[in-house]
Amino acid sequence: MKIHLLVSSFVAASLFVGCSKQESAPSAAPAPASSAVAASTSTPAAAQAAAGVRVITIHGGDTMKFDVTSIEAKPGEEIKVVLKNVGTQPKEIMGHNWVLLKAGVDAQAFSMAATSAKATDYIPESFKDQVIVHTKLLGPNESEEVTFKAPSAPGDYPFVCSFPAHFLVGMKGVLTVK
Ligand SMILES: [Cu+2]
Repeated sequence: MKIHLLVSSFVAASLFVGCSKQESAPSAAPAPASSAVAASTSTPAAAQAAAGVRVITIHGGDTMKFDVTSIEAKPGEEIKVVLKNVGTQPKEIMGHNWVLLKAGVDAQAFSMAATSAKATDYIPESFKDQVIVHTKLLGPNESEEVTFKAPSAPGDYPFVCSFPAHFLVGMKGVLTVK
């Protein structure tokens, strides 16, 4: 996944810089790991320019928080959310997902129901039709991207990590369509 991101960011960057590509290639090649991280964080703007899809990268880790807690979107805007689990704890005790709920859904009730939905990756069957989009549950160093269209109706759409208790600790946010 990381390689895919790097490749797509490189491709996007190449498109972006056009004929100065040859300058960027040698400097990118010997990059150490830390630069690779920097390169992947530069993906959103580049990818947006290349594909017309806005990329929002959200990190979650052992502190049980998302580093992005509010997202604004235009009605029907195409968005790609990339969730990265940057924690170190095993998935069984500290997994993370990203679940976008319909407007008006009680996110706390959803999260309570999710607690007993381990078999379905903490997406409770009873709330399935209240979910707009979600990632799978990620262990440490895993990432997943989901692409979706923002709802057409303006409003506040809650998002949560539905791993048990993470909502209560504050692993949540809001996507606002306006
Ligand atoms: Cu979580």
